[in-house]
Amino acid sequence: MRRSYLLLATTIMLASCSPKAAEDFSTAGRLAKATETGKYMYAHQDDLNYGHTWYLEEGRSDVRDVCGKYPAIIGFDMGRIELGDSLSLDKVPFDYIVKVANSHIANGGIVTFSWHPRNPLTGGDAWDVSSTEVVKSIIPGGQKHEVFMNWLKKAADLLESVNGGNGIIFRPWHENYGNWFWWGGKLCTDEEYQSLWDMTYDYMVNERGLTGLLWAFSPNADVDKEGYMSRYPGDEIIDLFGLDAYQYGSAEDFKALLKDRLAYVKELAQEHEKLYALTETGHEGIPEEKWWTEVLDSAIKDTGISYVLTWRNACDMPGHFYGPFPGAACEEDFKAFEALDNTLFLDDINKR
Ligand code: BMA
Repeated sequence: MRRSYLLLATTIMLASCSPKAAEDFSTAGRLAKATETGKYMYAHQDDLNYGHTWYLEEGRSDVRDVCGKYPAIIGFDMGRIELGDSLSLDKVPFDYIVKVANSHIANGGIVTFSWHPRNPLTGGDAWDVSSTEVVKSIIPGGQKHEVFMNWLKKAADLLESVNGGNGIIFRPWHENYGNWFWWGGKLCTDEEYQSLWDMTYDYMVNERGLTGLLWAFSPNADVDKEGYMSRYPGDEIIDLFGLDAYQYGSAEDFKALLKDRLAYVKELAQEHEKLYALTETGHEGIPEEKWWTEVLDSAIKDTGISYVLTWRNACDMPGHFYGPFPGAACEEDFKAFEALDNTLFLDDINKR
């Protein structure tokens, strides 16, 4: 989707001065407004699918169980849709994903989709980095091109079944400077990576007519400003500049990393007139009791990001959680995080 966010921001400013002007309630409009007003939306991966101790309980959410509100944005993953499977790679039925994603949108929420597809050349998973020929094999002229076009068709069918694909933040080919996915930094050339994006965009938008998708570019944090742009798919494709950055060491180091990286992501997004966000983050198992207010909010509150997404609370891996849940050490602090003026949850973004 092509648009100028500067224009959007101006429209929002004018709208707030004039009682007659209608507010832009689109996904892009609301994300831009968050940035304009110095607030950010809270997003949680798989929030409605399962939580720390439960699986597929309709309407349940670890986030709501803790603070009484749903996240503004819910993240979903499409891994295994390409095989025509009924269950995602994290064992969620795709028909359930479609149902809860549509209901979150109907409630005024926003959804984002990532994709960890299998390795189309070796038959391994997204983390199979045994070959540097995978991307080359699926772009036009490659031996697996037809196979992969069929994978794209299944992915497009899924996106289309969620609000017709409209207003969905689609975030394929993420963490592209790391070497842990088959489309990663050392696994394909810059040209091959860009062809992968061109092919994905061309199919989804031009062939399938999914013109309402918002396209997010979300590199991992191991790059500087110049490195970040070295595989940028282009202004014609991208709507949102993202960053995937996790805490592995001390809180101080992590805060410094976020401040440094988000400063240049902001500069780049402004130069290119795009939205920007912290598209994945977290500290596995959240060891710090005040992680939400003293680490996360403290690092991102002045960056202008439109949203922050923390990764999933797996129900079958007790230590693998990045969000709150009842009984977690960080529970009280998450309530304080929700109560901050600058954090936006579903109830804060769904009012027209
Ligand atoms: C990773 C882990 C895995 C999961 C994958 C895709 O970060 O959470 O357990 O399968 O994401 O969601």
